[in-house]
Amino acid sequence: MLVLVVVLVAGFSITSSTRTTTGTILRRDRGDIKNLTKQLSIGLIGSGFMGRVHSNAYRQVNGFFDLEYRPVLKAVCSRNQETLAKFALNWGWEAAETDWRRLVERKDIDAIDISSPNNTHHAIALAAAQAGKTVLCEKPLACTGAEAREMVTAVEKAKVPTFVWFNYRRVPAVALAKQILDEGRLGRIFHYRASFLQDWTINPELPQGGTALWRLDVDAAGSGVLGDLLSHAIDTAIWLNGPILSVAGATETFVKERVHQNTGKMHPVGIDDACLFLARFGNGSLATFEATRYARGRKAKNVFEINGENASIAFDFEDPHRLQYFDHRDPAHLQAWRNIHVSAFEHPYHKHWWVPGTTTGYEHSFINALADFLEGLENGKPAQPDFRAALQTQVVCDAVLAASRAQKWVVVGEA
Ligand code: SOE
Repeated sequence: MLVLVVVLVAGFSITSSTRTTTGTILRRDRGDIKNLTKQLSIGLIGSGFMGRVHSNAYRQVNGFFDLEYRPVLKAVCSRNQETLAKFALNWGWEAAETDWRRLVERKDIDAIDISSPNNTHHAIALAAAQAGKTVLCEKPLACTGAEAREMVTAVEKAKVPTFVWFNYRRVPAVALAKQILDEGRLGRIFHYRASFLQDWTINPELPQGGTALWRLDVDAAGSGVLGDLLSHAIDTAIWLNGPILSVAGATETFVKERVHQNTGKMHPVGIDDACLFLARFGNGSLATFEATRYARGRKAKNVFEINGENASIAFDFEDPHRLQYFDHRDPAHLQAWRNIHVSAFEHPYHKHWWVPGTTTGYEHSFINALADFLEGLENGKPAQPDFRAALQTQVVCDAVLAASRAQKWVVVGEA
C-alpha cells in the first residue's frame, strides 16, 4: 500500500514530489500547492473557553483552506498553572509560559492572540504592538471606548496587522445574509431586531470572579451582557446594516451581591445582567437590541431579523445552518418564508467544508475567521473587523451605558 508522507519544513518552497519505496515524499517546492509557505508563530494568552476555541482554529485551518500562511502553535500563556501544561500538551502548543510579558518579548513569536479576560486586553495589546507583533484579540476589544481608542492608536503607530474575533460574522448563514443585503434584495431597510439570550447566571449562589466566572466580575469584564453578548450583536449589525447613530437603553442587575471567588466574601455585583436598547441607524432604520443571562431555557439564542421594503431575513444561532428569507416579489400564491439550509458549495465558506447538506457549527466560525485573517495577510487586504473597525462597537457600548444612566437618547461618539 502506498503511504503518503508529507515532509513539513519551515520556510520551504515546492518543486517536486519524489516516489520512494515507502511512498511519495511531497516537497514544498511544487508550484501547484500554494499553502504553507509562510509560518506565523502564535503566542496565545489565555487557556479558558476562548483559548480552546482559538487553539482548535489554529490546528484546523490549513486542513480546510488553501493558504500561504501556516500558524505555528509556539507558546501558550496562562496564569492557571495547574492546567497550563495539560492544555499545552492536549492542543499541541510547543511551550508554556506563565508571564505574558515574557511571551510578548519572545523573538520567535510573530503574533500575540489575546484570549484572556477583558481587563487584560489593553495592556497586552499595547505591549504587543510595541514589540512589533501582529495582534489578534478576543471580543470585546476592551472594557471601554477610551481603552479601545488607545489600542487602535498603538497598533496603527506600530503598523501591525490586527484582528478581533467577532466570530458570528463567519457563520455561513450570517455571511449569506450579508451577501443578500449587499445584492440589494431587501430594498430600503426599515427595521433591525437583535437579541442574544442566555440563562446561566440565574442562580444567586453562583460566585463571581476567578478563572471561569470573571465574566460576572465588573473589574475583569468591564460590563456584563453588554460587552459579552451585545457586542456580538452590535458588530454583526454594523457589518450588515451600517453605522449606529444614536441609542436609548436600560440595564438591570437582578442579583445584587455574589461571593467573589478571590476573597470568599460577598461583593456587590457591578455588571449588567440584562441590557436593552433602541437604536437609529445611519440608513434611517430603527432597531431594538436585547441581551440577558436570565432568559430561562435560552442558552445562546443569538437572533436577528431585518425587514426591508421588498424582503426580510432572519437568523437564529440555535439553528445555525438556516437562514430565513421572505421575498414580497414572489408570485402572491407562492409567498412564504424560505428556510434556506446554508450548506451548499455556493454558500459562503461551504466549499471549504463537507459535502452539501452536511453542516458546520460554532467552532467553524472561528476557523473561517482565521482563514479570512490569514488570507488578508497574504493579499494585503486586512480581514475585518480589525481594531479600528471593532472600536465602533466599543463606542456604541459606551453610548448604551451612558444612555441607560441618563435615561435619554445619546448620540454615538466618533470611533
Ligand atoms: C458567554 O456565555 C459566551 O461564552 C460569550 O463570552 C461568547 O462570546 C459567546 O459567543 C457565547 O457566550
